[in-house]
Amino acid sequence: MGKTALITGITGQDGAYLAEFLIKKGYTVHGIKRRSSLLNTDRIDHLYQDPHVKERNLVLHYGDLTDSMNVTRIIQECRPDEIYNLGAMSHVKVSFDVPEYTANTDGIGTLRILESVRLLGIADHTRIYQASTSELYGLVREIPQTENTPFCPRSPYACAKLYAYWITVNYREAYGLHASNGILFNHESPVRGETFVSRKITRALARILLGLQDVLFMGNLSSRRDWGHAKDYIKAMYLILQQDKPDDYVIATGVSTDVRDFIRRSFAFVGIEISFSGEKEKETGSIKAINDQLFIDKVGNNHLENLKIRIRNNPVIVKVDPGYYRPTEVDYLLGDSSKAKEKLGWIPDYDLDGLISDMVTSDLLLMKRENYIRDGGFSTFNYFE
Ligand code: NAP
Ligand code: G4F
Repeated sequence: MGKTALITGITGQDGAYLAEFLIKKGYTVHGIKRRSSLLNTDRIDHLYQDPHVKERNLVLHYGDLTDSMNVTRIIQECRPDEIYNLGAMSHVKVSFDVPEYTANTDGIGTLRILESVRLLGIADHTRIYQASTSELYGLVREIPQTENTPFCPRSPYACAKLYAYWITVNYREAYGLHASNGILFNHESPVRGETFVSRKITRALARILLGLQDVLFMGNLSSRRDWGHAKDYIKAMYLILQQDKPDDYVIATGVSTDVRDFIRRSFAFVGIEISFSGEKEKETGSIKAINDQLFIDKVGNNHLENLKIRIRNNPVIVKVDPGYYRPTEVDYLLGDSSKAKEKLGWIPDYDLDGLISDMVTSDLLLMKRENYIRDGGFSTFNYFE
């Protein structure tokens, strides 16, 4: 018999990659999805099985981390060997708009899972992974950040996750639960939510090159992140739960880059050189040069001439909108995952340029599809925050 896992947040970026990974390993995966007025399972539709199929390896349950009885019932029904608690209101800026909801879901939601496992008497059977975050370091006390770096959260999201981190440690120490924190630094992918900075950039790049959008409006271009690929990071989650002893681990690439450089590298991947000038709200990014052959290889021949005409008129493609600034910012994240490398044997396959290549390639395909739809006479829409 294979193992059984329960994933909260299975419809999210990490949940989708993790579900696929565990199913390939022979797990039966249960996932909690929220009821919504539109279908929200796009990221896992390729794994979906008709509920009438016997011995499915993916089972979805309606639920919500803010509903204790629902959480307990689902855990009782599926008696998982492993719980991956990935469900969260995960957008830092939005957490300033919905702080109470964020605390309830991201903080108390974690308590609901730990307490359910304890009360159901399955602590010997069930291991728990808690999705902790580099946002805990906030106003960083040292660079790089390790498992021993003090926390200094800077948002309602980070404060809620701080509670979740410590309640996980507390249940481990007080009741002997096999409960571990993965302190994951930013990780992205082609299925990253559209309003996180990496995906906002790669989507806008594709739209600008194909003539679907003029300008990319950004917030703080100077903040630095340690960006990895979600496909690597979900493997670390799995490894953490395979250890005999529960523990806490930093998962990061060890390379930190600012948002400006993420933009530069993304455009460089398709042969476009971007240069930035001006300061603060007046800063802009403009196209300086195009490597025609690289552009044709990555994007295709069709759009090169239109882009050249466009930049002769106006080369500015990045502007700053202070509306995207946060009341308190996390300026500099850089992780040291030596412990994970040594104890888990975790080493990422992707570097930053590999991540960018994956995301830009995917978004170019997506936007070409939008272009076909538009050329066919149908309307397409952009997403705005
Ligand atoms: P994500 O794409 O935003 O996915 C979040 C998931 O949580 C979605 O499935 C969402 O459901 C679900 N969810 C939201 N509110 C919920 C609630 N009240 N009850 C149950 N489920 C709820 O996030 P992600 O990037 O995959 O991240 C996974 C986890 O790791 C999150 O806890 C995040 O805070 C944490 N984390 C992420 C990163 C990163 O860089 N990606 C780094 C460190 C930690 P819907 O699909 O219905 O919205
Ligand atoms: O992509 P972001 O929104 O991610 P952030 O805030 O670092 O949070 C993500 O990573 C955390 C791990 O450290 C997770 F816990 C969390 O759940 C989430 O996945 O923003 C990255 C940086 C920020 O400094 C932000 O101010 O990019 C800056 N930024 C600049 N312009 C922007 C924008 N961020 C967004 N979302 N949109 C902008 O236009």
